[in-house]
Amino acid sequence: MGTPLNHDELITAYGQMRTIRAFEESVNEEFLDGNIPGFVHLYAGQEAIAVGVCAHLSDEDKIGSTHRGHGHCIAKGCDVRAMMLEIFGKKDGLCGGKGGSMHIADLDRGMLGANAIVGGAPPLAIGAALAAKNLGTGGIGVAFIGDGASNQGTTFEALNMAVALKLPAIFVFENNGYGEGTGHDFAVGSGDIGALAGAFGMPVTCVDGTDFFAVCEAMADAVDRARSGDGPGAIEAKATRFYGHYVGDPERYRSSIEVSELREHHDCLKIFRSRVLESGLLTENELDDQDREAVAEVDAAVLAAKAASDPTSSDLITDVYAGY
Ligand SMILES: Cc1ncc(C[n+]2csc(CCOP(=O)(O)OP(=O)(O)O)c2C)c(N)n1
Ligand SMILES: [Mg+2]
Repeated sequence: MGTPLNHDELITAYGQMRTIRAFEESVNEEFLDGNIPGFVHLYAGQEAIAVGVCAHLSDEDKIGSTHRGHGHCIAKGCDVRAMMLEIFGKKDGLCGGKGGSMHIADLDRGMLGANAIVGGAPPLAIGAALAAKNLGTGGIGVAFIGDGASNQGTTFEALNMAVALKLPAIFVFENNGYGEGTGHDFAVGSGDIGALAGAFGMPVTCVDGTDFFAVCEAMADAVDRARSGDGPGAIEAKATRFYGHYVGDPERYRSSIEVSELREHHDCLKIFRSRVLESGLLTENELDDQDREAVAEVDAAVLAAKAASDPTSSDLITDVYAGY
């Protein structure tokens, strides 16, 4: 098992994946209890993709996310407590409580925003990549794109422009098998998202998205290429979500057996755990500590969110126009 990460980086990666899982489990419970306004889409099951990709990025690098963005935010270094406050719609949330789950952004961390527009991330990411290229910052732009979003015109345009302008951009296709309740095998005409990206003229690597190490290695190659001026690349990572499309989804399009199979045999946390234990890279105690810390951090974030103040009516008229 090759990994470009050292011991501490591996612990951080597991801790982040574990934090995402704990975060999503708590958001699910709190939403079902009626404590969260709006709408939430959970990322549990896909953690190895966000963390394997973002392990290679700094604050200077930018990511564009999706409506299922909590995992991307945590992997990119957003503050978990401020995220939870945001999802609860509180004044001290990461975006003043005005964005909620689907619009969390943190420009200081290079997180351009979760995005309710399916196919919204690719144009943003290539904009960031073009800026980085022109300004010579050495940064890159990364777009997270669902299998459903792979069919959007915005995605095609961004793929083409990235190749035509040789941009330091990386397109991460998260193929979780469904766009809402429609199977990817029905909705993606060719059935092959990787080949589709490749047809635009960039190298593509297809990986098992439940395998952190496979994602991490594919991203290392794509980042090397992008940073050395060789242009864009794409990754198709397959990993299916554990929860429904949104919290409350009756999931009539799949059986409960599919979900229990996923949780039993395709859980990226279990897979990571057994791989690092087998190879002696980390110990059981080190992993257990991360489990405990992740749950404690998320529990504290939920308590803080419940105790936090709502925005006031005067907050309604701030952040309406951009200031330059
Ligand atoms: C432009 C646009 N069209 C349609 C929708 C409605 N919509 C929200 S999520 C979704 C499915 C997206 O599927 P996919 O890209 O595979 O992401 P996943 O939900 O599987 O993470 C759709 C069609 C939208 N938000 N934006
Ligand atoms: Mg999907």
